[in-house]
Amino acid sequence: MFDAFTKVVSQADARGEFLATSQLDALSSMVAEGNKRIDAVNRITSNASTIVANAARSLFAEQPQLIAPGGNAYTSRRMAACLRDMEIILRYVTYATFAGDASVLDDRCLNGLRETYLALGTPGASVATGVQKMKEAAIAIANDSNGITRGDCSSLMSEIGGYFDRAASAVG
Ligand code: PEB
Repeated sequence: MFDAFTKVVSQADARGEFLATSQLDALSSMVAEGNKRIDAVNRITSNASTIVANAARSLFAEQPQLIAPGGNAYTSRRMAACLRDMEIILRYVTYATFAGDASVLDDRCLNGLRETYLALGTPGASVATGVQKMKEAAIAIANDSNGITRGDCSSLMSEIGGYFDRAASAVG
């Protein structure tokens, strides 16, 4: 598991090189903009259950066969497993956002997840749709400029969107 700093150190060390100025500049700007990152993580974290519930509701409205008898989220046990999976994925996205690096998401959540869903008979494409819905909701919440100092959060938002896309394409 890396964060943005240890990732750069590990890559430089693998080549036996000192840190490059461009790397120092990138990390320096990450620190300078750090409050945006922490605020975004805090907002997504404190709205996690809303994000999960709304994404799931919207997924089931679009794909009602999932909750019909015989569906992959039919019975409260499977429904609970589904909501839990979405929450796990969202939680790892918040970790990756905080760390500024996708490796925690890759190593501890996405690695082998496609195979797990295949073995379970859970439709990965539907999980991917649910993740995309969480992405929209999470970014709408994190990027809401009401009540905070306004600033440009576009690169942070596209970074966060990238973590959701990574999760969706790992299973979809
Ligand atoms: C991954 N999900 C399920 C299982 C596992 C995961 C390992 C099997 C064990 C169990 O049921 O608990 N666990 C989960 C995860 C990590 C982990 C992400 C990462 C660290 O450790 N069903 C649907 C939707 C979708 C869904 C499309 C969006 O119809 C999910 C939610 N996952 C789902 C369901 C099950 C499951 C298990 C329904 C139960 C499957 C079953 O037992 O039939």
